[in-house]
Amino acid sequence: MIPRIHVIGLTLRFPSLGVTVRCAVAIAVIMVWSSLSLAQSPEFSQGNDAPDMFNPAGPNAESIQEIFWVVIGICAVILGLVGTTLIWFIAKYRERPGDNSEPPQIYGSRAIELAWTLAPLLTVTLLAVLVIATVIKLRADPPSTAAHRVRVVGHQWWWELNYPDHGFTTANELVIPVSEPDLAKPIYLQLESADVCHSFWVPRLAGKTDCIPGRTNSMWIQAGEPATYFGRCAEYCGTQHAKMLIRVDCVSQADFDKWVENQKADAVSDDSVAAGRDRFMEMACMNCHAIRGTRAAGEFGPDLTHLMSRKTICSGLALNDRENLTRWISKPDDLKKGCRMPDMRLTEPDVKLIVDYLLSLK
Ligand code: HEC
Ligand SMILES: [Cu+2]
Repeated sequence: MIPRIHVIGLTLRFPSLGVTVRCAVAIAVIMVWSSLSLAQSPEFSQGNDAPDMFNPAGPNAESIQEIFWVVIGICAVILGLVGTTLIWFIAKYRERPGDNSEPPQIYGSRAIELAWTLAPLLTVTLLAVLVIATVIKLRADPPSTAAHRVRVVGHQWWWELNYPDHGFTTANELVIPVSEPDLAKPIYLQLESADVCHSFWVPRLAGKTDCIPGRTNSMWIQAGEPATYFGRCAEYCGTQHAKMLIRVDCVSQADFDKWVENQKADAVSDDSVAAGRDRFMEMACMNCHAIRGTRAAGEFGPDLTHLMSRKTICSGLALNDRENLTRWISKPDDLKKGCRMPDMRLTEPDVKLIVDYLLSLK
């Protein structure tokens, strides 16, 4: 049983234990508490490992990693110098019994004034030059003709991914081809928002870039190793901000081409699930979701044309299987409280028919 806690400013009171903790201790308790409760939540065990920030897999992330260690190194040297001098001086010039003499009073020493003006100035200038050089390098276009474009639109709380060169739209799982040693295949991302500010962040591939309403930002990513790279929204965007995950699936060129061909096709029309399709089209589902090749052309929610080509639903929250689709459609709030998809109060048979239909959208 987890005991009740009263939080009063930075003081925590555990009434059942009769214990009160303050400030720093309280902050530590809150941090451990929240990480434990996150770890316990079943939704966070769906392969969404915390994004790894110290294991870059693309040129942008590598530049960021390099500058990170350079800055940490410079700061560590400063910390070491200041810290040891401080401790040394405290020990050497501490008050000794019987010694009431005043230490030497130094005014207007040019050498000291110059030293403590120039040393920080040079340090800050050095850091600024290094950081600005990295920013310029990150902004420069990658040297390649084999580039792909993807328009990324942040929504509360999912990602719309539009491949303009191929004319299709998908959601939450960005599929990209792997770069080869002699042929870089960068992906240009055009970042937009449909509502509030979001931020696109896949730490193993690149830094954060904001998605701002009414503005288009851009960045590029590139991965040299076929793998799934996890990311998340890095700008607080409302209640379910923490459940706005990104997956970048980097696959071989052949798999990518196959995937593109499948995405370009209209949705399969399978008559064995016609009853479910009819229910979908009769209800508000079609006003919010698009299924190419049918009347459904809504743009408010994720495109479902090839729903089953995605491994997860609701931006990485749950595995894309019958059980979770049933749970989601029956009561969206159960999976993602406050989400923008309404509870349609469907009957159980209707849910089953619709899920059968959704499962056919390969
Ligand atoms: C008011 C608009 C709206 C209506 C009506 C609506 N949805 Fe949704 N739907 C959404 C939004 C928004 C999301 C994204 C939720 C999220 O991840 O935060 C979503 C997500 C989904 C997903 C998960 C897609 C993915 O790739 O993550 C499925 C499946 C789905 N809806 C099916 C349905 C069905 C079936 C109906 C009708 C019974 C329906 N929706 C009605 C807005 C709507
Ligand atoms: Cu967001």
